[in-house]
Amino acid sequence: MERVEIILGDITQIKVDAIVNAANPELMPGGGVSGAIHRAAGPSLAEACKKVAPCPPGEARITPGFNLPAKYVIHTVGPTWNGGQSGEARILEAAYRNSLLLARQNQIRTIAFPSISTGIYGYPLHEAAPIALRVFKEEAHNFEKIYMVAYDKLTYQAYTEAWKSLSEG
Ligand code: AR6
Repeated sequence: MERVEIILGDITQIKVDAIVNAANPELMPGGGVSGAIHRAAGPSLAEACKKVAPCPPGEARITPGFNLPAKYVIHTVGPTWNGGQSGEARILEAAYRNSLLLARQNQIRTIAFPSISTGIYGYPLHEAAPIALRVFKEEAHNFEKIYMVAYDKLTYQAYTEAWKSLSEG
């Protein structure tokens, strides 16, 4: 069984040790996947976030999952896309890496990620996918399961194709 799996679905419904939130540096609920996670977790999540904020881009913070099926939420902040010459790739990679590091420090064995930065933050999907998957491939031996949860078909296809290229190359 592959330790890295790309699935189509809603990350708030997934029963894993931790789900990752594509957050803003203030760790405020916001929109996108972050809004959905806060709605599903309940208002205690925003309270817990206040205690661990701020979170600069590329870093990660952990809170309980409250009403979510997941035990923890790892909040990470991806880069805002600004043309690609402002360190975006390095920050995106750090967001994935630091989330997995924090997961290991908390004995998390199963973890699910959304596609960080490719929504409101505007990171091109086809450039983001291989960055995420290379980190997953490197870290896979430290986990039972790492899921990439795509919310739409285009995202699912982009990650599936990038995974195929990585495995062949
Ligand atoms: N499950 C999985 N993925 C989802 C879900 C869901 N329930 N809902 C949306 N997505 P975004 P960003 C996908 O915009 O680009 C927030 O306001 C979505 O389709 O949520 O990192 C924060 O507070 C897309 O593929 O995150 C920040 O201010 C992916 O999640 C800002 O947006 C990420 O899209 C962060 O922007």
